[in-house]
Amino acid sequence: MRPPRRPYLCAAPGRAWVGTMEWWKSATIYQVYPRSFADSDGDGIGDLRGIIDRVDYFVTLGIDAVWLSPVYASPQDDNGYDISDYRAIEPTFGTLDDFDELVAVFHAAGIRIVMDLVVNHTSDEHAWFRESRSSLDNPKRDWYVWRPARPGTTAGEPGAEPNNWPSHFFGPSWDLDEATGEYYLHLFSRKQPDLNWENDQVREEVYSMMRWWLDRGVDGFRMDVVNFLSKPAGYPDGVLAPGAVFGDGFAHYASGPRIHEYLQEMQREVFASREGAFVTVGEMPAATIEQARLYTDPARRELDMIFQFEHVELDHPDGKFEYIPLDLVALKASLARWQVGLADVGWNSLYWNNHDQPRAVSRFGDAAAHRVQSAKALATVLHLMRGTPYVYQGEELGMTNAGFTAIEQYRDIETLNYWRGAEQTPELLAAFATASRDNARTPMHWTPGENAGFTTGEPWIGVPSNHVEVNAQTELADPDSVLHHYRRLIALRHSEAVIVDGDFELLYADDPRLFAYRRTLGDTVLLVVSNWSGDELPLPAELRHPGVEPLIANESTAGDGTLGAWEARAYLLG
Ligand code: TEU
Repeated sequence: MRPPRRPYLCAAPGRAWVGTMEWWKSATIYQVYPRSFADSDGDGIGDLRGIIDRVDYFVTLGIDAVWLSPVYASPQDDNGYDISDYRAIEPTFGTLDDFDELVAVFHAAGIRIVMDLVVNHTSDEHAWFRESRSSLDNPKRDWYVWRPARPGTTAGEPGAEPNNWPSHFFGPSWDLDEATGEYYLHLFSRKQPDLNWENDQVREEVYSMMRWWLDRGVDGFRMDVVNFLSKPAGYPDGVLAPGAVFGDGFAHYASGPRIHEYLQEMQREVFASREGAFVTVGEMPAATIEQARLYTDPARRELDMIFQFEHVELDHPDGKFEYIPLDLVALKASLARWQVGLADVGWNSLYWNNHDQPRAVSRFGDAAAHRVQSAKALATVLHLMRGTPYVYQGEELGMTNAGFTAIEQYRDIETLNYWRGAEQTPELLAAFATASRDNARTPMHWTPGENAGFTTGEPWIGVPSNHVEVNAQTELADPDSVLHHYRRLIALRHSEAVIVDGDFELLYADDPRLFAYRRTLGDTVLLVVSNWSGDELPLPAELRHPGVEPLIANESTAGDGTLGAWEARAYLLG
């Protein structure tokens, strides 16, 4: 017997929200990268009005919440992850009035709004940093991380940086400020100075800013590199691998000494006394399962879930731009470990894609020969696991990597910085075509028409030519499209308790092509089988269920006992 269907939260126009405080357990969250989503005014850059205009699209998809990548005032050195005013909207994106309207329109449609919170660093153009850098005794000096040159060196000479941590965007993570003769820390670009979370006023100011956005009606935060907030006193050097120029900074600043204290304080200061049901998700490069259990244990009152990186790092163990073929056995093992590791405590987030990752269908699927089928298979496998699935704009269309062939086509600071410091070879350009963040940042494909219907102007970054085939208009009209497959998966999470709560068990862990797992809730069993290859794959006898109509499936091209290329099926049994 199946357990009764629970009244999970469902986003539907005009419908009151039902469900528990933990609405996000049965929710699917859609990430909008505003710059590339929809341009309403023809300047070639997406904006808030463009998002408001598309509210019906989200309703059709059935998603529960939208996470907006940063829309705050910003010089856009890192496309908005460099914020110069936390209480203002970037004029290119619109105004605070537009933002308030967006919240109202989406709430009326039953869709929550999640803001990006970038508080490991600000822009160097933020007023706080301008003050901080102005003199050694400025009251805000201590709001950022300032250190003199390494003892025994002269400021400005190579190796004089206070420690050997590298920046994520290449080069040292310290820059010398000539005016005061000290270095400031920037784990990302030199225009993204790290805030000093040791300073009480910094933390108070951040919490106050968060309350200000919650007062405007937002429903939670996705917190950028939030496990980097606490750095150890003394800023020690990282261990140097043989032949390396920079040390391992991660070992010191990922999940640093006071991080749990900060997150618990944030929970108390921002959310504890507030009516409502919010979501918090912390982006955490390098986080382990053991750490995730601490961060997401409800009893500890820190975060609802984290974005972990293990499964999106398996295919480039030797460096950001050095991809190797996917090892499905390793991918399955990793995902299964997280499923099981957070089964009794905490919660998983589920994602293939975001604005920092290449497109999933190009990376894990087969965009050339089986684009539609493999995009649906990836979606099926991810969305039927336990956790909160995230859909990154265009993923639901099966959008592919950008296909850029020249450096002039790239905009991403990470890619361009790397290019400047490297040997500029055709091989490196090919590596960018596989791995650059810009693969995910090309404009959303709305129509088969000019610029994919994204803008009437000149888009800020190129539009892949396959928008003629891969676009929302065409896919909305086709019941067999990738888009409608996502819509069905999103709806199933609202109706089937086993998808939300069922236990997870990986099957045939060592099979290099079969990704199969079982979810169990009481007497209900959900069986997911999928073929991660372009060849037919005979199913083990115990996984065959002839005569049972799948709960969801992509195109069936082989008999019942065989999975066709990239075929995926889910059966509800029991
Ligand atoms: O990313 C953090 C991060 O560590 C990586 O995912 C990063 O994008 C890079 O690829 C490392 O090689 C977050 C944001 O998601 C990203 O867009 C920002 O650039 C970064 O923080 C800084 O705010």
